[in-house]
Amino acid sequence: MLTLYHGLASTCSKKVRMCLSEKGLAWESHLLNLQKFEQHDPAYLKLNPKGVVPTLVHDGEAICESTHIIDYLEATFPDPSLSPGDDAGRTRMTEWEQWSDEVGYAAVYVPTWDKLSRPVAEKLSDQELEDVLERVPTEERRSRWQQVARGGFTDAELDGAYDKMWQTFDRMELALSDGIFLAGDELSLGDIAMVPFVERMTDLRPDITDTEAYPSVHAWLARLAERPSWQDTFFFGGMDARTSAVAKTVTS
Ligand SMILES: N[C@@H](CCC(=O)N[C@@H](CS)C(=O)NCC(=O)O)C(=O)O
Repeated sequence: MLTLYHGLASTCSKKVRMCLSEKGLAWESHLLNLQKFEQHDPAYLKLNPKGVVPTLVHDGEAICESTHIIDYLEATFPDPSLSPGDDAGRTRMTEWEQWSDEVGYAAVYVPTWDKLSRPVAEKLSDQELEDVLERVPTEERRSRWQQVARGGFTDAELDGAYDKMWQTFDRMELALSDGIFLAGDELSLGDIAMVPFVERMTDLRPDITDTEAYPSVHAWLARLAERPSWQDTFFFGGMDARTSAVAKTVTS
Protein backbone atom coordinates (compact mmCIF):
# COMPACT_ATOMS: atom_id res chain seq x y z
CA MET A 1 0.00 0.00 0.00
CA LEU A 2 1.41 3.36 -1.09
CA THR A 3 0.28 6.65 0.44
CA LEU A 4 1.61 10.02 -0.67
CA TYR A 5 1.46 13.14 1.47
CA HIS A 6 1.91 15.96 -1.01
CA GLY A 7 1.14 19.54 -1.97
CA LEU A 8 -0.85 20.45 -5.07
CA ALA A 9 1.58 23.09 -6.43
CA SER A 10 4.73 21.68 -4.79
CA THR A 11 7.51 20.94 -7.31
CA CYS A 12 8.97 18.21 -5.11
CA SER A 13 5.56 16.53 -4.88
CA LYS A 14 5.20 16.72 -8.67
CA LYS A 15 8.41 14.71 -9.06
CA VAL A 16 6.83 11.90 -7.08
CA ARG A 17 3.38 12.14 -8.71
CA MET A 18 5.00 11.87 -12.14
CA CYS A 19 7.11 8.89 -11.10
CA LEU A 20 4.10 7.05 -9.61
CA SER A 21 2.13 7.73 -12.78
CA GLU A 22 4.90 6.59 -15.14
CA LYS A 23 5.17 3.38 -13.13
CA GLY A 24 1.40 2.88 -13.23
CA LEU A 25 1.23 2.48 -9.44
CA ALA A 26 -1.97 2.89 -7.43
CA TRP A 27 -1.64 5.17 -4.41
CA GLU A 28 -3.68 6.95 -1.80
CA SER A 29 -3.53 10.73 -1.73
CA HIS A 30 -3.20 12.95 1.34
CA LEU A 31 -3.11 16.49 0.03
CA LEU A 32 -1.71 19.03 2.50
CA ASN A 33 -2.45 22.73 2.18
CA LEU A 34 0.96 24.34 2.69
CA GLN A 35 -0.53 27.83 2.88
CA LYS A 36 -2.61 26.62 5.85
CA PHE A 37 0.55 25.21 7.46
CA GLU A 38 -0.79 21.63 7.50
CA GLN A 39 2.80 20.42 7.00
CA HIS A 40 3.53 21.50 10.60
CA ASP A 41 0.81 19.34 12.12
CA PRO A 42 2.39 17.26 14.92
CA ALA A 43 0.94 14.02 13.47
CA TYR A 44 2.55 14.76 10.09
CA LEU A 45 5.89 15.66 11.74
CA LYS A 46 6.08 12.07 12.98
CA LEU A 47 6.30 11.04 9.31
CA ASN A 48 8.39 13.96 8.07
CA PRO A 49 10.37 15.59 10.90
CA LYS A 50 11.39 18.51 8.65
CA GLY A 51 7.74 19.49 8.14
CA VAL A 52 7.88 19.52 4.33
CA VAL A 53 6.24 17.59 1.52
CA PRO A 54 6.40 15.07 -0.04
CA THR A 55 6.42 11.96 2.14
CA LEU A 56 5.70 8.51 0.76
CA VAL A 57 4.48 5.83 3.14
CA HIS A 58 4.96 2.30 1.82
CA ASP A 59 3.64 -0.54 3.98
CA GLY A 60 4.05 1.60 7.10
CA GLU A 61 7.54 2.88 6.23
CA ALA A 62 7.83 6.67 5.73
CA ILE A 63 10.27 7.89 3.07
CA CYS A 64 11.16 11.59 2.83
CA GLU A 65 13.04 13.71 0.26
CA SER A 66 11.64 13.69 -3.26
CA THR A 67 14.77 12.29 -4.92
CA HIS A 68 15.09 9.52 -2.33
CA ILE A 69 11.43 8.72 -2.92
CA ILE A 70 11.73 8.36 -6.70
CA ASP A 71 14.93 6.32 -6.27
CA TYR A 72 13.06 4.11 -3.79
CA LEU A 73 10.18 3.63 -6.23
CA GLU A 74 12.63 2.68 -8.98
CA ALA A 75 14.36 0.15 -6.72
CA THR A 76 11.14 -1.32 -5.32
CA PHE A 77 9.03 -1.30 -8.50
CA PRO A 78 11.63 -1.73 -11.28
CA ASP A 79 9.10 -2.45 -14.03
CA PRO A 80 8.77 -0.31 -16.11
CA SER A 81 12.36 0.84 -15.69
CA LEU A 82 13.09 4.55 -15.43
CA SER A 83 16.89 4.11 -15.40
CA PRO A 84 19.21 3.85 -18.40
CA GLY A 85 20.72 0.40 -18.93
CA ASP A 86 24.34 1.66 -19.09
CA ASP A 87 26.58 3.08 -16.38
CA ALA A 88 27.24 6.37 -18.17
CA GLY A 89 23.49 6.94 -18.66
CA ARG A 90 22.78 6.14 -15.02
CA THR A 91 25.44 8.64 -13.97
CA ARG A 92 23.87 11.33 -16.17
CA MET A 93 20.49 10.53 -14.63
CA THR A 94 21.90 10.92 -11.09
CA GLU A 95 23.54 14.21 -12.04
CA TRP A 96 20.16 15.58 -13.15
CA GLU A 97 18.47 14.36 -9.98
CA GLN A 98 21.16 16.24 -8.04
CA TRP A 99 20.74 19.34 -10.24
CA SER A 100 17.02 19.33 -9.47
CA ASP A 101 17.70 19.27 -5.71
CA GLU A 102 20.47 21.82 -5.74
CA VAL A 103 20.02 24.25 -8.63
CA GLY A 104 16.43 23.63 -9.79
CA TYR A 105 15.05 23.99 -6.28
CA ALA A 106 17.16 27.10 -5.54
CA ALA A 107 16.02 28.66 -8.84
CA VAL A 108 12.33 28.42 -8.06
CA TYR A 109 11.80 28.55 -4.32
CA VAL A 110 12.45 32.28 -3.85
CA PRO A 111 10.01 33.49 -6.57
CA THR A 112 7.52 30.74 -5.67
CA TRP A 113 7.40 31.67 -2.00
CA ASP A 114 7.15 35.30 -3.05
CA LYS A 115 4.08 34.43 -5.12
CA LEU A 116 2.35 31.76 -3.02
CA SER A 117 3.50 32.07 0.59
CA ARG A 118 4.16 35.79 1.09
CA PRO A 119 0.53 36.88 0.41
CA VAL A 120 -0.66 34.50 3.13
CA ALA A 121 2.13 35.03 5.64
CA GLU A 122 2.20 38.82 5.53
CA LYS A 123 -1.46 38.93 6.56
CA LEU A 124 -0.74 37.13 9.84
CA SER A 125 -0.85 39.23 13.00
CA ASP A 126 2.28 39.17 15.17
CA GLN A 127 0.61 36.68 17.52
CA GLU A 128 -0.57 34.44 14.65
CA LEU A 129 2.92 34.48 13.15
CA GLU A 130 4.47 33.56 16.48
CA ASP A 131 2.04 30.62 16.76
CA VAL A 132 2.91 29.43 13.25
CA LEU A 133 6.65 29.77 13.79
CA GLU A 134 6.49 27.87 17.06
CA ARG A 135 5.29 24.79 15.15
CA VAL A 136 7.92 24.94 12.37
CA PRO A 137 10.41 22.19 13.21
CA THR A 138 13.59 23.50 11.53
CA GLU A 139 15.42 26.78 11.92
CA GLU A 140 15.89 26.98 8.14
CA ARG A 141 12.12 26.98 7.44
CA ARG A 142 11.32 29.11 10.50
CA SER A 143 13.51 31.91 9.15
CA ARG A 144 12.05 31.49 5.65
CA TRP A 145 8.47 31.87 6.95
CA GLN A 146 9.56 34.80 9.10
CA GLN A 147 11.20 36.45 6.08
CA VAL A 148 8.17 36.15 3.77
CA ALA A 149 5.85 37.30 6.54
CA ARG A 150 7.84 40.42 7.31
CA GLY A 151 9.65 42.08 4.41
CA GLY A 152 10.00 39.36 1.79
CA PHE A 153 13.00 38.60 -0.36
CA THR A 154 15.62 41.10 -1.49
CA ASP A 155 16.19 41.93 -5.16
CA ALA A 156 19.57 40.21 -4.87
CA GLU A 157 17.89 36.99 -3.70
CA LEU A 158 15.37 37.12 -6.56
CA ASP A 159 18.13 37.85 -9.10
CA GLY A 160 20.18 34.95 -7.74
CA ALA A 161 17.21 32.66 -8.41
CA TYR A 162 16.75 33.97 -11.97
CA ASP A 163 20.46 33.38 -12.67
CA LYS A 164 19.96 29.75 -11.74
CA MET A 165 17.08 29.53 -14.24
CA TRP A 166 19.44 30.66 -17.00
CA GLN A 167 22.12 28.22 -15.84
CA THR A 168 19.58 25.41 -15.90
CA PHE A 169 18.26 26.18 -19.37
CA ASP A 170 21.80 26.60 -20.78
CA ARG A 171 22.96 23.31 -19.30
CA MET A 172 19.82 21.44 -20.44
CA GLU A 173 20.04 22.82 -23.97
CA LEU A 174 23.55 21.39 -24.20
CA ALA A 175 22.56 18.02 -22.72
CA LEU A 176 19.54 17.65 -25.00
CA SER A 177 21.56 18.25 -28.15
CA ASP A 178 22.81 14.64 -27.71
CA GLY A 179 19.53 12.85 -27.07
CA ILE A 180 15.82 13.30 -26.70
CA PHE A 181 15.81 12.87 -22.93
CA LEU A 182 18.33 14.10 -20.37
CA ALA A 183 20.10 10.80 -19.79
CA GLY A 184 19.68 9.31 -23.28
CA ASP A 185 16.91 8.24 -25.64
CA GLU A 186 14.49 6.99 -22.97
CA LEU A 187 12.67 8.83 -20.21
CA SER A 188 14.49 8.47 -16.87
CA LEU A 189 14.30 9.71 -13.29
CA GLY A 190 16.56 12.57 -14.42
CA ASP A 191 13.76 13.98 -16.61
CA ILE A 192 11.15 13.32 -13.93
CA ALA A 193 13.26 15.16 -11.35
CA MET A 194 13.75 18.18 -13.60
CA VAL A 195 10.37 18.65 -15.27
CA PRO A 196 8.50 20.27 -12.34
CA PHE A 197 11.28 22.84 -11.97
CA VAL A 198 11.47 23.61 -15.68
CA GLU A 199 7.69 23.95 -15.94
CA ARG A 200 7.78 26.26 -12.89
CA MET A 201 10.53 28.40 -14.46
CA THR A 202 8.51 28.81 -17.66
CA ASP A 203 5.49 29.76 -15.58
CA LEU A 204 7.32 32.24 -13.34
CA ARG A 205 9.59 33.85 -15.93
CA PRO A 206 8.44 33.24 -19.52
CA ASP A 207 10.61 36.20 -20.54
CA ILE A 208 13.75 34.33 -19.43
CA THR A 209 12.80 30.89 -20.64
CA ASP A 210 10.55 31.26 -23.70
CA THR A 211 13.30 32.38 -26.00
CA GLU A 212 14.59 30.96 -29.26
CA ALA A 213 17.84 30.16 -27.46
CA TYR A 214 16.36 26.97 -26.03
CA PRO A 215 14.66 24.97 -28.83
CA SER A 216 15.72 21.57 -27.44
CA VAL A 217 14.45 22.35 -23.94
CA HIS A 218 11.07 23.46 -25.30
CA ALA A 219 10.82 20.37 -27.52
CA TRP A 220 11.64 18.20 -24.47
CA LEU A 221 8.98 19.94 -22.39
CA ALA A 222 6.41 19.52 -25.17
CA ARG A 223 7.26 15.79 -25.42
CA LEU A 224 6.74 15.37 -21.69
CA ALA A 225 3.46 17.30 -21.82
CA GLU A 226 2.08 14.70 -24.24
CA ARG A 227 2.51 11.86 -21.75
CA PRO A 228 -0.49 10.83 -19.61
CA SER A 229 1.71 11.35 -16.51
CA TRP A 230 1.66 15.12 -17.23
CA GLN A 231 -2.04 15.27 -16.35
CA ASP A 232 -1.52 13.29 -13.12
CA THR A 233 1.31 15.65 -12.20
CA PHE A 234 0.16 19.12 -13.20
CA PHE A 235 -3.63 18.59 -13.17
CA PHE A 236 -3.88 16.20 -10.25
CA GLY A 237 -7.49 15.17 -9.59
CA GLY A 238 -8.60 17.63 -12.28
CA MET A 239 -7.08 20.56 -10.33
CA ASP A 240 -4.71 22.96 -12.07
CA ALA A 241 -1.50 22.59 -10.05
CA ARG A 242 0.54 25.19 -11.94
CA THR A 243 1.76 28.14 -9.89
CA SER A 244 -0.16 30.84 -11.72
CA ALA A 245 -3.45 28.97 -11.19
CA VAL A 246 -2.73 28.19 -7.54
CA ALA A 247 -1.61 31.79 -6.89
CA LYS A 248 -5.11 32.97 -7.83
CA THR A 249 -6.69 30.75 -5.19
CA VAL A 250 -4.14 31.83 -2.55
CA THR A 251 -4.73 35.53 -3.05
CA SER A 252 -8.49 35.37 -3.58
N1 LIG B 1 14.54 18.54 -0.32
C1 LIG B 1 13.13 18.37 -0.05
C2 LIG B 1 12.48 19.72 -0.13
C3 LIG B 1 11.03 19.66 0.30
C4 LIG B 1 10.36 21.02 0.26
O1 LIG B 1 10.99 22.08 0.40
N2 LIG B 1 9.03 21.00 0.06
C5 LIG B 1 8.28 22.22 -0.03
C6 LIG B 1 7.29 22.13 -1.19
S1 LIG B 1 8.15 21.89 -2.73
C7 LIG B 1 7.49 22.43 1.26
O2 LIG B 1 7.08 21.49 1.90
N3 LIG B 1 7.26 23.71 1.62
C8 LIG B 1 6.47 24.10 2.75
C9 LIG B 1 7.27 24.62 3.89
O3 LIG B 1 8.51 24.66 3.82
O4 LIG B 1 6.66 25.02 4.89
C10 LIG B 1 12.54 17.37 -1.06
O5 LIG B 1 13.05 17.29 -2.19
O6 LIG B 1 11.59 16.63 -0.72
